[in-house]
Order: sequence, then structure tokens, then C-alpha cells
Amino acid sequence: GQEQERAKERIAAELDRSRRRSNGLTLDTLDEAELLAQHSPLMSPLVWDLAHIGNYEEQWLLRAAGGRQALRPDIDGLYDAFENPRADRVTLPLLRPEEARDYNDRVRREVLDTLDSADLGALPEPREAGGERSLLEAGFVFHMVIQHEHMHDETMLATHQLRKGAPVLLEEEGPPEVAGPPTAGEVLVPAGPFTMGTDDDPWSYDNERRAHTVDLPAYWIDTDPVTNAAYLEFVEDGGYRDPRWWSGSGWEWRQRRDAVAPAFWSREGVGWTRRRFGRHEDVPPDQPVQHVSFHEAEAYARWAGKRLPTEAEWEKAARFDPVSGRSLRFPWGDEEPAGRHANLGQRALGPHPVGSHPDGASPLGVRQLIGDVWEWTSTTFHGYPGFAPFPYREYSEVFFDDGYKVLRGGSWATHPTAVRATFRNWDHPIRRQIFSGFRCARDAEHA
Ligand code: AVJ
Ligand code: FE
Repeated sequence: GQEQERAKERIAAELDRSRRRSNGLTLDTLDEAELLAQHSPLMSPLVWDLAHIGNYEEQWLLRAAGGRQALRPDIDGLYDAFENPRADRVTLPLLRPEEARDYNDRVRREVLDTLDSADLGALPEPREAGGERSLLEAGFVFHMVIQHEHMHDETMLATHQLRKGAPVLLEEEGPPEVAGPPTAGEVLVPAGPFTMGTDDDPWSYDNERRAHTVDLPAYWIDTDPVTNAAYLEFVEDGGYRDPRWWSGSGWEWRQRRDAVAPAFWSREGVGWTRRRFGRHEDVPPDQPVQHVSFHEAEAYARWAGKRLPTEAEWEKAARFDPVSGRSLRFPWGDEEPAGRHANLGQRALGPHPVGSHPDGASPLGVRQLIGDVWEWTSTTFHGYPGFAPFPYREYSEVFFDDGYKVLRGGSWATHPTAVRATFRNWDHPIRRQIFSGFRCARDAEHA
């Protein structure tokens, strides 16, 4: 009925929004040579991401959900991320930019066609143990495809950051004027249970499920992400020369890379500058530090006499409401993210200063958890108790191999549909081309 119509309108609008964004990062801003080029061995050529987005949409919306035949069975292999490591994709016979555009447009026309007659299924219901989730339930497969496109858009932004050449991206908005009141810097999260994960969020991936109770001892967590100014103290204190602060594998990484500061920073006289989407600027002291690896985050925390939060500690700080005892969808409540809540969706081309978005604080008074920078946690990526892969093992299960650390909260580059307080991201602990930062935590002293 009416509810389905509204859901379909939302889906059509979000599909359109994500495609404008993808095209804005590719066909609208770069020439063919730049789209086909390999800007870094860590990244795909942008034209690969572009056609991969269309191919994924075709596979899931037209074939799996719509029961249609493949439009281009010959290209599936090219855009399979597991068959082709990122560094090799530039050597494949990829669709040219204009061919990718035509293919994506054709897929999208047929998708909008199937959306009209799709049965989005019942509203999500809390599931019995072992209950099956279906592709269309509460619109899930459409939500998955929308989020997938935005995830690749964020990946393409990381490619833009690595590319050399004149700037092509525009900042839509300057930083907000509203700053929150200063805090003591940390809050004490009281001991006790909270609900982690979800059973019924219609946008949630398999790895966010199931909801389960986690009982944590009391801990302190920073009210704000670690700033460039704070991180610079670690740098200037010789933090990168002192193995005491680093784990064994962290120190090994630091030496191999000869890392002396976050990625894209350079020392200029007595100060530091950074390169951001082709522009050089002074490192802004009040912004969350970004482009640090897990190893750097961990070393800073040890130097500061603290540690990284576990994933459960991050999530409790982000969504536990001590008054109602409930876990919220976002730190500020269940309301969809608006500009006042968080810096999301590539409106800015970087994090906002610490203290921005007081309206986005969690019930416990922790700020900027959503948006600005992805936050490294100390947790290795695995499934929650009772994990069941859905709808395919390669979304998350194949990464449960001890090689990945969990990141939380999304960055300024993450679209609002692709993050929530339960959302889990993961990467290798050495990666820092992503928009990654962190905050610290520490144990509460036991009386
Ligand atoms: C969830 C961001 C780790 O980009 O590797 C993209 C998302 N999955 N295509 C990634 C994803 C399939 C994934 N991350
Ligand atoms: Fe993908």
C-alpha cells in the first residue's frame, strides 16, 4: 500500500543520488586518460569502480532479485573483486568510460522498471533464532546496492586523494560555525550490559547482526576524536622513533615504510603541511587527525597512557541510552542524519573541527562518533555470535581471518545511508589511504 510506495520513492531518490555522486567523481570531472590510469597500486582505476558499481547493481537487482538474464555475461569476470586484485585491474580489457556510462545507464533503466512492480516484502520483524532473511525483505537488496555504490564512491575519493594533478573536486560547504561547549575530554561509561548489533534494521548487513547483550566493565572514553594538534605532540616527542609505543608488527611497519607522520603530511620549516585533493595547506590543529594506520593509532594511544577502545566500547559509547536502557540507531537518536548531527556525505572534503555538531552527541556526551573520520578500534573483525552470511559470503565472512581491524562511525566521505551506530567497517592495520582517525579509551580504576 502507501508504505510500499513511500519506500519505493525513497529508494528511487537514493539510487539517483548515488549515481550523481559516482558520475561526479568520474565522468563529470576527469578525462578518459585519468579515468583509465592507475593512480596508486592500492587502488583500482576509477573506470573499474564505475562499471563495477553497475555490474553489482545488475547482478543483485536485475538477476538475483528480478530473475532477469545477464545483459553482459562477458564482463562479469572483469568486475569480480576477488578474481582481480586492485593492482592488476589496470591491465584488464575494461569498458571505456563512455561504454561504462552506457552500461550503467542501461542497468539503471531496467532497475527502475523492476522497482515499480517489486514486492518489497513485509516490514522487518524481530527474527526468531535461525529465521531466514530474504533479499527483498523491507527493501534490503535495494538498500545493499545503494550502500555499495556509496562505499565505492568513498573508495574513489581515496583514489582522488592519491592522484597527482590539479584539484577537480569542490567543497560544497565550509565548516559549521556552531561549536559545542568544551568537555573534560573524557567520560566515564558506567559498567553494565547494553545491546550490541541489530536484528531488524532494514539497512543492516549480515555482520551487524544479531543483536546480543554485551556486559562491559566501566571505562573512560574520549569525548572527541584525537586532533592533529594532539597527534603532533606525539610526532614532535619522537613517537615515531621510539619502539616502546609500537607493537611488534606496528614497529616493523613503521620501519619498512619509514613513516614519520600521517600520510600526506610534509614538514615545512618548523610546521607541517598536508596535501588534500591536490591542494597544499597547513595542517589544521583543531581537526581530527586522518590518514593514520591502526599501528599509528595504537602507538599514539600507548604514548598518551591510554589505549584504543574495543569495538563494543565504541558502540556502547555511541548508542547506549542510560535513561531508557535502549540502544539507539544513531548517537542522537533514531532520527536520520541531518547536517547539524554529523559531517557526512562528502559535503566537506575533510573532517570538521573537534567540537562541531553538538547536536550529534550521544546520550553519554561523546561527540563526532558518526562522520568526520573512521575510528580504529582494537577489535579484530569477526562475526557476532550466531553469524549467518547474507546474502553472500564475500561481503564479510571471507574477511574473518584475523587480518583486519574494525573501524567505526563513518567519515566525512561516507554517505548517511551507509553508516549507523551498528555499522562495521574493516581494513588491514597498515592501511591509511582511507579516511581514518581514532579516539582513545582507558580502563576505569577499580575501587
Ligand atoms: C565494507 C568498505 C570494507 O570496500 O572493501 C565494496 C565494501 N564490498 N564492494 C570494501 C564493499 C563490496 C568493503 N568495505
Ligand atoms: Fe564492490
